[in-house]
Amino acid sequence: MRRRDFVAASLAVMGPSRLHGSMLPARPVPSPQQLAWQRAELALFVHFGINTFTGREWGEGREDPQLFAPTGLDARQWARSARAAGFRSMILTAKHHDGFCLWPTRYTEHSVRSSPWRGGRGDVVQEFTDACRVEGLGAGLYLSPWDRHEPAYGDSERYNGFYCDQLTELLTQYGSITEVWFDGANGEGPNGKRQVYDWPRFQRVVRTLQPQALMFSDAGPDIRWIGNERGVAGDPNWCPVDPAAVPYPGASGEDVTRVLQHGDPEGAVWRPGEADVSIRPGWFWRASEDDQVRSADDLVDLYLSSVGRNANLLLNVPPTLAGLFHETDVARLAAFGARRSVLLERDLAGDAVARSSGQRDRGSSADRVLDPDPDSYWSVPEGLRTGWVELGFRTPVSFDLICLREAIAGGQRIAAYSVQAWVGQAWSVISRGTTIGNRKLDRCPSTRTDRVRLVIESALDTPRISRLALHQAVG
Ligand code: FUL
Repeated sequence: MRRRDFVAASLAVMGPSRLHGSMLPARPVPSPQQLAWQRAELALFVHFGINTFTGREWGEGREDPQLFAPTGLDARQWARSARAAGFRSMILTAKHHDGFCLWPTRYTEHSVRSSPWRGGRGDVVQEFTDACRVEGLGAGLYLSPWDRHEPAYGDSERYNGFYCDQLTELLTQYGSITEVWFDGANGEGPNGKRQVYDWPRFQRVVRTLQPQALMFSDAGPDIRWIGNERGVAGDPNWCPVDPAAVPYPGASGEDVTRVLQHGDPEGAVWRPGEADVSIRPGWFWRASEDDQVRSADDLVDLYLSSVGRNANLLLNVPPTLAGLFHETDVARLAAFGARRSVLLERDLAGDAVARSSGQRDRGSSADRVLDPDPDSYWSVPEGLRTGWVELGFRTPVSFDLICLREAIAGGQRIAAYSVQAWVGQAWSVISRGTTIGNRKLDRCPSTRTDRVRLVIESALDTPRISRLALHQAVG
């Protein structure tokens, strides 16, 4: 029975006052890996491959490996830029749709081994994973299921074996891999090859070889696509989903997009969203787009529409022909990092005095919303679904950005809230929202006040708020 039906049936039998949380089916919570991943918030996508040298977005699979000749590839430069800007992991396209492999795989000649780069003895995946480790970043890999080069593609059994062999190489030769990115894209068209992917088998390979790795795809199982490539999460955005709603990666339709964007408050599995978007118009580098790199302001907007809506941001920065991030991209990343620090590091609520409508116990008092520890939280008394927490200031504060966080280790619970400021002689609503999740960032009209309160208006379980911070955008 779906939770909605269970709740309705229970209410009919018992009446609302007798319905206790403990009688409901357990709501999903994140695994320790998902929780750590959500708290990391930011990852860099690195699209690099034969397309970098042909100027195409989707190669055909017939490209000559001799074209792959980066003159100064330095994965450390990628990793340093990522880390300096506050990113916590990187994901490399080990193989894109054209089938050209950035590591010397044993299963096809179509790889760096047949290129002039490093005399045919190079391995981009090795240099990439080494660089991630040196800079303390997680290392993730993208292995395109759609392969336009491999002759076995379309002979389903044979290709699935080939794909699992490649996956096995990537998961056994390069140490710990934090995220495996399964792309659902396929451009074969109605008369193209028909490949039936064995997703359960692919997932088993990952779970067996690297049980700690998280798998991304439209259909999870651990991380879901957010439903667009614009870096915009849905609002509301729930982490739970109904796994049957997106049956396989690449499934399409309005219902699928809605679930990817918004999740499902009744969903049985925890599957947080990841918003992938490029810093340039294309996924691969092209000289013609050097003057179309997103500005720091634009990147902050992306941050607000993804991380600020309970999703992670996966920002693509494609290396050039040289094998380096372009200087403009490096500068924009740095400016984005600096802008975020200025905006978010100064919490104007830090020395407020907090009080609330009630607390569960001494360990969950109102002042817990003031400290940055995501595991310390204010909780209303167990069983209640509404409540408020208020901050009072000795001298008035001015702010225009509100940061809210739920203690999501216990699941995602809040379904409606408002933030209010004491202005003149009354409370005035300055922001109203639905879900909060790992982080919610609300811009609000510039407000000066000595009292602010968060009012939880509806929740699916006892609300637990780990943070209420106030910020002032600069310049
Ligand atoms: C899509 C692909 O077709 C694009 O080329 C890119 O890799 C993007 C991240 O995913 O599905």
